[in-house]
Amino acid sequence: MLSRRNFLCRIPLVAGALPAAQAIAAEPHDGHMDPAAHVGAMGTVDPAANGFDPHAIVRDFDEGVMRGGVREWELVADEKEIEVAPGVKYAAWAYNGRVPGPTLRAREGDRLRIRFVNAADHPHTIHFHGIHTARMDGVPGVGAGNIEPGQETVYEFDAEPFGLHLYHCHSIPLADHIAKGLYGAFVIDPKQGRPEADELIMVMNGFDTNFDRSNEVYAVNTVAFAYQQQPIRVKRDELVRIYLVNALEFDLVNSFHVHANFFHYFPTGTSLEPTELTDTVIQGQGQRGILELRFPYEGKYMFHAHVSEFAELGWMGFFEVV
Ligand SMILES: [Cu+2]
Repeated sequence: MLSRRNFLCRIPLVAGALPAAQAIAAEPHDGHMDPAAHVGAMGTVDPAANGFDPHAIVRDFDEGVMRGGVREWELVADEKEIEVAPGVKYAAWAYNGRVPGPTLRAREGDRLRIRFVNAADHPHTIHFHGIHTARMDGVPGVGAGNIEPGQETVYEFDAEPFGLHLYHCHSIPLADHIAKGLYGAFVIDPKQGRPEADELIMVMNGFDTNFDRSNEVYAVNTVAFAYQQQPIRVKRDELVRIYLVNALEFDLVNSFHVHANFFHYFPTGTSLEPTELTDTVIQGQGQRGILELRFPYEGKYMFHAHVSEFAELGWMGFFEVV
């Protein structure tokens, strides 16, 4: 069987063209790839067909609804076919119809209540990173455990510690339940807040389109090359804060690199003091951190995985500084 890596060697990458992602558009269910049939399938992904838009997701923080002093959300897991690169359809599992799921945002110390409904055909859970009781940990066999199709539960706990966390399904096989799309970012703001900034959420992910347990498509916020085709606009000299989460499965590391600019890095966002001024950060699976920077010059600046193979397969974008 053709692997992603030896497949790549056979594709002549043309400078300036959208590279190999669309060439790897294996039919999701046929179990083999016919590269020649897919090369040249240029185009864009239609956000309306997907029901979500990476350009909206990037600034979309969901603070839930306050009821009786408790911050509440409802998350529904379901099956959904999404387009992850031009012409590449993927049979995803999604929270609230989008991949990544909604970016949940609370303040340190808030009481949180998440009603979880499983509308899909497999058991699922929501496992939150953070500090809480075992019963609320969203893993099979503990507390509510697996939530069966058609069933629901409520997770309730306090928002701690402040920082950048994530949530994801923890049913088994675990890698598959995560890789199919059941994950999202979970932001807990410190009590005193953070300085005002233009805030962006970037969930690094990938898609195993031929079920060989390696990814053919890589992205930030799901759609390959979305921010290359349409850059993220930011203002010169304005503080930009990026909430960066690595939700990638099957690859051990991911990374973020920005060109011609440096950022302060706050690992897991759990301290208000940065640990580093850099232009590149590496994250393992489930790792996350907050980046803060100001762009001193106008223009277009590339950002991408410094794992170059990922960049060529979709994890590539631009900031447009105006
Ligand atoms: Cu699941």
